[in-house]
Amino acid sequence: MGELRTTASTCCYCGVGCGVLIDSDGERIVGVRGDPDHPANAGKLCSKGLSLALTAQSDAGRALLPSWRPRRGEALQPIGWDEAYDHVAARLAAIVRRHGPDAVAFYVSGQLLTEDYYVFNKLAKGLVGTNNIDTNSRLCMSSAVTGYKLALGADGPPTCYEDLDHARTVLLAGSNMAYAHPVLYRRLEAARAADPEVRWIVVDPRRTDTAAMADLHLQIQPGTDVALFNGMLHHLIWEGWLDPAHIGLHTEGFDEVKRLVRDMPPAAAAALCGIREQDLCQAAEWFARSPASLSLYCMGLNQSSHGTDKNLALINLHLATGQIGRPGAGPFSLTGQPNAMGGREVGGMATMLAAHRDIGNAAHREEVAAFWQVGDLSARPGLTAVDMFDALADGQVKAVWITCTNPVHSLPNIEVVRKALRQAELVIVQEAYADTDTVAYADVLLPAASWGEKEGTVTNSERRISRVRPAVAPPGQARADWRIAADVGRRMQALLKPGTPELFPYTGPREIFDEHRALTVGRDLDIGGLDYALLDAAGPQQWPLPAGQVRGQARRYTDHRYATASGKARFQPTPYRPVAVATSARYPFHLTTGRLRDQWHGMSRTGRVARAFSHAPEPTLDMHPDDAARRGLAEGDLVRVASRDGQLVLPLRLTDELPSGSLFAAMHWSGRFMNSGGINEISNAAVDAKSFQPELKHSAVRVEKAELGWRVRAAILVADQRDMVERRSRLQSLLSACGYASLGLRGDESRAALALTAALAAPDEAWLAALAAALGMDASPDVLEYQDRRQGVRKCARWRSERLDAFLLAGDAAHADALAQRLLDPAPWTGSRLRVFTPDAAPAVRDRVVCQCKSVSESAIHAAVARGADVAALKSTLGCGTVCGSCVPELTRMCGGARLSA
Ligand SMILES: Nc1nc2c(c(=O)[nH]1)N[C@H]1C(S)=C(S)[C@@H](COP(=O)(O)OP(=O)(O)OC[C@H]3O[C@@H](n4cnc5c(=O)[nH]c(N)nc54)[C@H](O)[C@@H]3O)O[C@H]1N2
Ligand SMILES: Nc1nc2c(c(=O)[nH]1)N[C@H]1C(S)=C(S)[C@@H](COP(=O)(O)OP(=O)(O)OC[C@H]3O[C@@H](n4cnc5c(=O)[nH]c(N)nc54)[C@H](O)[C@@H]3O)O[C@H]1N2
Ligand code: SF4
Ligand SMILES: [Mo]
Repeated sequence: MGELRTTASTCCYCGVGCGVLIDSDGERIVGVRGDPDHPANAGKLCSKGLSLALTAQSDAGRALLPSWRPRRGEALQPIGWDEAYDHVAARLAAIVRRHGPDAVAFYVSGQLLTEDYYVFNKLAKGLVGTNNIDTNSRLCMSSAVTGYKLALGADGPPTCYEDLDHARTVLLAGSNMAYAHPVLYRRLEAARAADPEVRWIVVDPRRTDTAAMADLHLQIQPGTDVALFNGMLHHLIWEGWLDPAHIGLHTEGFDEVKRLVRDMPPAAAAALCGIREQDLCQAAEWFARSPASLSLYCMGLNQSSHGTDKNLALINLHLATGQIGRPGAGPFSLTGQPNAMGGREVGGMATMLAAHRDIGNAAHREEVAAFWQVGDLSARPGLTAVDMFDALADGQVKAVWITCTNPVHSLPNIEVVRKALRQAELVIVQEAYADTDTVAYADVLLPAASWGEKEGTVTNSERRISRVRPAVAPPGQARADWRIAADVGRRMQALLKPGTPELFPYTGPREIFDEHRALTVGRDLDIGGLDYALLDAAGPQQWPLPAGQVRGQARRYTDHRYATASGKARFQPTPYRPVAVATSARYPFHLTTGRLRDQWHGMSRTGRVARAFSHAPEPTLDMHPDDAARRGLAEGDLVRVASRDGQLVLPLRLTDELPSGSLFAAMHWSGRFMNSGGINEISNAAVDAKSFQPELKHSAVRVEKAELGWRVRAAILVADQRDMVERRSRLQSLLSACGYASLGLRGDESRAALALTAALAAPDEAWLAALAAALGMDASPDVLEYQDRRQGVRKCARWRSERLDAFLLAGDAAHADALAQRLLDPAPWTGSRLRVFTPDAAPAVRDRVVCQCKSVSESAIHAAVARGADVAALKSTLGCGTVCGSCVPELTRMCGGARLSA
């Protein structure tokens, strides 16, 4: 152990891009705090940022050694780095020689650092000569990119975080900011607290915690945003609430849009959206007549088969009212991942080139080719994410290199992705963790250094570039992503283009950044004046920052000269079109998907932290109580939800947050935590025609009761993360035999348990024996057991030093919640152990934890509210909401303080 030291870096989760201070002892990260000097967060962190130290504290479960699978179906075996590099380079080069460059594809991630991204892009486009490099940002930001480019002439938001303080009307469309961008949400809350006249309009089919705080919630039918925005524009034109000067001087194409929205009067739009006409008109008025209107939008707009049009229809409203280029006004697309923006800057996607250049533009191709000193670049558009995996499945593409993303969980219709990876000749997976759903398909696993261990830069939602710095060395032999790509690149260059100028001479990320910024000079995102030295001396900076300037530009288009050839912004006609897969008699429900407050995507990191499960312990399918009643379904029932593409079983949760006819499921549970691959077993792969972004926010599904009569619940205390990871991998192998199963953590870092919920159609003794063995129930004298084979009932409990330490209830799991609670109670067991099997062993409450930081439960808050507490009183008496503040929206709602009445 060395001396305690602090490293300033950036959170690796969402696009807010909060600055963090990492405390480490030289070997281990021991704490993470918000960086008070970082302009994105001024010291604040949300629940995910605050749990970073816990996710990074152990190398258990990490990918530590390069490894390969000698034959499909066999286990991965460790090999040396040189061997791995040579193998990958030789096989990729052979495939390129045999089938051409387009037989190889790269699938990368908005969670890579800019420098990592840059090298992969150069490897694909500069060396291999293919544009088949796409990223998970295709599932996330591509509709926003297309929208900005079509309307404003260039990618990237015109706005900055300060606009959240200045906006007087805030339109949140398809964004659950309270969960997905919590620190920015705090800032909005503060702005409204300072000025109660500030109005929020939320457009979301669900009454999320964000929507509940709105002054006006437009609870639209999923996928009808374009109708809403067109209807609002119609109303503005009718009322004359436009900015004719802005339209006349700074835009083109208004007349065509005006003609188009003539057919969408508010009454028609409201009917399509399923909202009241007067609410639509109210929203239009607040938006147009406010001194400053800011729209904040995210996946509810982008993840749609007409996501580009949703973006454009919203931008049309800004252009028509001149709500852009001023403090507090503008269309602000929130980025999801920490470096979704950086990936766009380096052009690391199948449809773009470095520094916002276009593949289809010969001059752009020449500029980049000349800079890289490669002969020319391919003019053939690359395969975008969904098409890439389809092309692998049908054998057109032979090899794929997947880095920092988990497509067997996050792409739509994952059965096709599995098929693609089985079909591929070569699957390379570059991952920080050894056991994601995608690693199972790897022929070669390249262990990547992760957050806290790597160096480079990321760009957040407001175009601000921040440094990411290492606090500790990577575990095992893991290496930085840029380095792995460059090392393989050098070998491939020797094989494919010997004697050409070296493409990957880098010894560190600084040189890569310098190369990247040189390519931006003269472009809209010019960062010719920015280098690591300036970032280190003056802190994070926004682009553009051309040479000669010392500070980045906060707001763009303040002179209303846009980035188009004419300098005018372009109104785009956006006719309303329905969702790609309509509901029908056979598939009557709209299913939408999204995020939970405390989990991150496939949970490779947050799934290691017990507290992260306390707010939502199990996967659920959310349904309106009326829909359930009509079908004879009740809370907690297991239901089979099926689309044309697949099916899975989920426990039902009843909530009136959704309108009747709509369903919701969180995206986070994957094959590591469930018996199925998660909700993308059933999502459809329809994509937007302009952005190629899939419609992850809508599928048509049906729901029926799953007849799985034999229920099993088990839980076991885990000593530490290593114990948890080992135990989980044993239990995981038992999940596939179940009709439904989920694994999760309970408790907190002082006492954590791994919990299994499973259901099978009928008792299965062999499976049960395997489960008991996996829990260590067979090996200990401290086990109490009850069995009734005829009924398929088996109950076991185990003690360690007078404390209950594991239980298994099969066939009769009625008081599993009570036992789970007892398990987490540090008090020794007193009295007869036989009481463990009697249902009154402890009060059977299933209590959600609302405040993660202070472990404050729902029942404690309800009790305090019943005694008259408001949010301030809850904070002072129970302590909830006083640390990260992520639960404050929910506390406000529980106190009846929501702006809207339910
Ligand atoms: N806690 C947490 N935060 C995260 C992440 C995470 O995994 N966990 N991931 C990050 C990433 S990569 C991203 S992209 C962002 C996503 O951030 P958000 O987009 O805010 O989050 P989602 O929950 O995916 O979707 C937002 C909302 O869209 C609504 N919606 C669904 N269909 C429609 C529709 O047709 N129209 C409208 N208007 N709304 C609709 C959903 O009901 C949902 O509430 O979050 C980032 N932040
Ligand atoms: N149904 C549905 N599906 C969705 C969405 C939805 O709303 N609904 N949202 C979509 C969106 S917006 C997104 S962004 C995607 C996200 O989907 P994914 O990209 O699959 O999400 P993650 O689980 O974050 O995957 C990142 C992987 O990188 C690994 N990793 C972490 N750090 C490093 C590193 O430094 N280097 C390397 N090489 N690996 C590392 C992590 O362990 C993890 O497995 O999901 C999409 N899928
Ligand atoms: S809001 Fe939370 S997840 Fe996003 S960057 Fe900040 S601390 Fe990280
Ligand atoms: Mo995302």
